[in-house]
Amino acid sequence: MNSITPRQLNARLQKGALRQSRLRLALRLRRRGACLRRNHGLVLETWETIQTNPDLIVACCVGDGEAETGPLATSWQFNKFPDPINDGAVLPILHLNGYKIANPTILARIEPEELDQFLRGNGWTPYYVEGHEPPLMHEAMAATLDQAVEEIKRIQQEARVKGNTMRPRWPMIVLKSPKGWTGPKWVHGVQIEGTFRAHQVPLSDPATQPEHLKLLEEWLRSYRPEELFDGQGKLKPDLAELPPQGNCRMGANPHANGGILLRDLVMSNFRNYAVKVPSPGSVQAADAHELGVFLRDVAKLNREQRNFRIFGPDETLSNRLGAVFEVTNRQWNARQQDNDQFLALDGRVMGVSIYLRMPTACSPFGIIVCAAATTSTSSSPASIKRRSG
Ligand SMILES: Cc1ncc(C[n+]2csc(CCOP(=O)(O)OP(=O)(O)O)c2C)c(N)n1
Repeated sequence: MNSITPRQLNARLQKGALRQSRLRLALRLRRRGACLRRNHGLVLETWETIQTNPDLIVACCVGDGEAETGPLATSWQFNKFPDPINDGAVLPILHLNGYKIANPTILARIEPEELDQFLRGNGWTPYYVEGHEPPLMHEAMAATLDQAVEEIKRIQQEARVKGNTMRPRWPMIVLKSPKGWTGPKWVHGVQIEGTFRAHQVPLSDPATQPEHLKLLEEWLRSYRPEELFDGQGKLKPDLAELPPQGNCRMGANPHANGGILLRDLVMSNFRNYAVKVPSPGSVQAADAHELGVFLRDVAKLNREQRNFRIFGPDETLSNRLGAVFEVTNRQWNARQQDNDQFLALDGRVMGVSIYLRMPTACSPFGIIVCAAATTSTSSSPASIKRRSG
């Protein structure tokens, strides 16, 4: 691992003209022990990653266009669930570059005060990084990341050492930079950088239009390749050592790779849960109820290794899986009232509907682990009586 300080790293990045902000961000986060994701569905991926990884911080870049989609728009609410003792943390970075493909974004065109109120109203503490000059922006982003990570660690300390588990106002970052930043600024007298025109292909036809070719060359030369590569076109060694190595590479990070960290579930033998029906109509039972008993035992068997969860759109009880609440609860970190039931910070059931608001007409249960099964079973005839015991 690199032993230079974050500010030294930043200075070297400036010098080396590595201007890709995501690379810089990845480096920055790597130094802070975090992993970086560009996410469609803040809750689903990042939240699953931090669960039961108390030391993990996942930075999640959210486009302001993407933030208008249904799943993402509801995902801001996910901070009502994590357990600051046993779970890690997600650091959302809202990239407010102002445009989608051909339109402004809503979050960039409401008043800054409204955006701030929106984010705070969703339970976050926003930190702002705003500007267009790369060196200043990188410095500001570096300092803000430090601040956010320190804040996350402070919250975790409060919970883990002092036992204060009151729902924290987790930090998040709003990164306001021009769309198409450092790309071609103007083409044929039309502004590109900082407008929606920077989306996708800013120079349409360099093969046949000499002016486009010239602009393309200027653009690529603006990254000063002579400072990045040696005479053979190879990345200079001092720069090559900056990107993350091994498991810290974005695509190789074990937390970002489904297969590597998987642990087998300890399973009950499902045959033991069969309902004996000696003759037609002689017993009454409900298939979903039997499934609940089975899931209860799976939850119990995996309690120590904490790798089993049940996700559903608040249908665990209504779909008759209630037996699971004999051994666990619904995870919940918002306010509780006297008449609530089965809510706990370290619950293993996610009874949420916040990521069911899909913008398409596909099955609302398509991304839910358990509800698809429970929903279909609950509609089957309840003609079999529950086995005793
Ligand atoms: C659900 C969905 N809606 C719309 C699109 C079409 N689309 C692709 S990219 C894009 C703009 C995304 O804007 P933003 O998230 O701000 O990304 P950035 O500006 O960083 O490119 C849109 C609308 C899509 N791919 N998926």
